[in-house]
Amino acid sequence: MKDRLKIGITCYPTLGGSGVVATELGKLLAEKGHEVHFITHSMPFRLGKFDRNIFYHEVEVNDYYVFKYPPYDLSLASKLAQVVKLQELDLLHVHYAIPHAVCALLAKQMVGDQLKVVTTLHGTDITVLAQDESLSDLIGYAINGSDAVTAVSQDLIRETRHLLGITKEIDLAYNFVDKRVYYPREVTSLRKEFAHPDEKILIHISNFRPVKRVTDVVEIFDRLRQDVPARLLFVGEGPELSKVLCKVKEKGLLDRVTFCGKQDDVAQLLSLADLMLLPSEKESFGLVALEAMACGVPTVASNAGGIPELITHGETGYLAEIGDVEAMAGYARKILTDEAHAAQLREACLHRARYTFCNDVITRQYEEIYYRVLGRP
Ligand code: GMT
Repeated sequence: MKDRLKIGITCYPTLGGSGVVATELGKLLAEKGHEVHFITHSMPFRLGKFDRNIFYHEVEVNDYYVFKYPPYDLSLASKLAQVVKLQELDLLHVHYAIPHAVCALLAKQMVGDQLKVVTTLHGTDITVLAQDESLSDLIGYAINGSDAVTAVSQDLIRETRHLLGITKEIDLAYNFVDKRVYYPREVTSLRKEFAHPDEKILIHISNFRPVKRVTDVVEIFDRLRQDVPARLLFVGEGPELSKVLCKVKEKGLLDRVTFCGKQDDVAQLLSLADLMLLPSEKESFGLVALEAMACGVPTVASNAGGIPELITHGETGYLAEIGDVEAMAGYARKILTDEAHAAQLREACLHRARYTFCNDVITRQYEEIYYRVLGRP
C-alpha cells in the first residue's frame, strides 16, 4: 500500500444509495488500512461491526433561540474543521454538492489549503437542485471549488456540464457492490414462504419517491400476472406508498403483493427474486439494479439517466421508454417464460456485477483520485 491516508467522509447517513455507497467505500478503505472518519448527523446505517480504522463523529446542531432554523450546515462545517485539525485528516470526501461540499469548502478555508476536498455527485443535487436558479450558482461553486469531483455515471457528468455549464474535469466512478455481501444466497426454504414452486417472484426496491414511478410497477405486474403466475415484493417505504397501496387494491392484487417495508438484509430478499422492476423517471445510476445483478437477478427498467450504462439491453435485463408499461410487461414475460434465456441473463448479470462494478476496482479508483489531489501519485 502507498501512504496510509486519513480520510473524512460526509454523506446522508440514512439516505438510500448515496449513503450506502459512501459507507461501503469507507469500510473498504478502512479494510485497506486507511483511517476513516465518518462525520455525519447520525450513525451511517450500514456501518456494522467495530473496525479499529473507523471513527464516527456526530454533528450536533445548535438550536439557540436566535436561530429561526437550526443551522445544520454551519454546525457541519465547524465539526468538519474541528475533526480535520484534531485528527490531522488529509482530505474530506463528501457525497452531494449541497450542502456537504459547500460545508467542506468552508472547513477548508478555516483549516488551510493543505486539506483537499473530493466531491461525489449522486444525482439529485444535479437533476433536481441544479434546476432551481436559487441554488444552481451555489452548486457550481461547490463543484468548481472541490479539488476533485466524481460522478456515478457518464449521464450524470453530461447533465452536470449541460445544466451548470461546468468545464472542470469530472471523474467517472461507477457505484459498486461488495461481492462478499451481494451474491446469490441459498434461500430455498425461505422462498416457500413467499411463493408456490410454480410462481415467479418480482421485486421492486426504492424509497417510493414520485421519481421512482412505483405505480408503474403495479401496472406492469398487473399485465404480467394475466398469463404468468407470479408474486410481487415491495421493499422500502416513502411518500407514494399509499398511492401504490390504493392501486394494488383497485387492481385486486392484494393477495399477490407483499409490502416488506424497510429491510436491511437486501441480498437475502433479492436472492428470492426472478426479476427486478425499476421503471424510474430519473436514475443517475440505479444502485438497486446493481445489487440485484450481483445476486443474479436481471432488471427490466426504464431507459433513463445512467441506467443504460449499468443494464445492457438483452444481456443483463431489458430497457423500455419511461412509462411504457406495456413494453416492460412484455420484456418481463419474455424473461420469466423462457428458462434458458433467464439462465443466460443470470450468468451475464453475475459476471458484469463481479468484474465491472466490483468493489476492488472502484475502491482503487477512488484511492488514485485521493493520491492525485494530494500530489502523491
Ligand atoms: O434514488 C434516490 O432517491 C436516492 C438517491 C440517493 O441520494 O441515494 O439515489 C441517487 O444516488 C444513488 C447512488 O449513487 C444512485 O444509484 C441513484 O440512481 C440516485 N437516484 C437518482 O438519481 C434518482
